[in-house]
Amino acid sequence: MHQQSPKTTQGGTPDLRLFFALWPEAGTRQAIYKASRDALAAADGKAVPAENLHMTLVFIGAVAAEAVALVKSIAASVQSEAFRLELDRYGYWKEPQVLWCGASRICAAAATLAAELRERLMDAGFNRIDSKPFIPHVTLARKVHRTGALGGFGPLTWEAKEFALVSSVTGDTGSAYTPLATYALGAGGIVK
Ligand code: 3AM
Repeated sequence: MHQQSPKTTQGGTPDLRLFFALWPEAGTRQAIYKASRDALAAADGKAVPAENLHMTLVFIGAVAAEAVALVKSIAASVQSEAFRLELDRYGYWKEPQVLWCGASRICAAAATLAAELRERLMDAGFNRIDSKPFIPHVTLARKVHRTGALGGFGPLTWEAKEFALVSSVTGDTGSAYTPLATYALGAGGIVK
């Protein structure tokens, strides 16, 4: 068991709140942000800052500082091809109050990558991993109670060539995300 409560124990190192994500390159990130401008303007809620846009693969939760090396070695052991995501739709989840964009077409490579990471983490004893099914999405805004009419998104192509282990720190003004390590996808080029 590698997880503890996310508190600082006296004299100890605080746990980290971690997740794996596809982290877009600057160009893709800006393109997602620009493409969502009208939908963000028509919705209420709080837009996710461009620098925070990402696609979560697996939310791990609190990890003891001394277990981070194990998480990194698990990430490094996963083999996946690079792949192409076609972001072409909006979605809105009423319960978490989230407006997002994603792909209408299932991307098997992304789903396999998420499943492999999850499985290896579980095998290593990280057993409090978020169990929600993987729905590839990029959260665009939170605390959204109403959206405008949501047509198609983009479409916009995201060539995913790497994934990242990201640390999340929740502050008064939102979450700050710091990629701790990135892992290249695919030696054989992009797969669709
Ligand atoms: O990638 P999205 O925006 O869908 O909501 C958090 C964000 O999701 C989610 O993990 C992503 C990176 O922070 N998240 C935060 N806490 C979570 C938890 N306890 C969580 N997902 C599942 N369980």
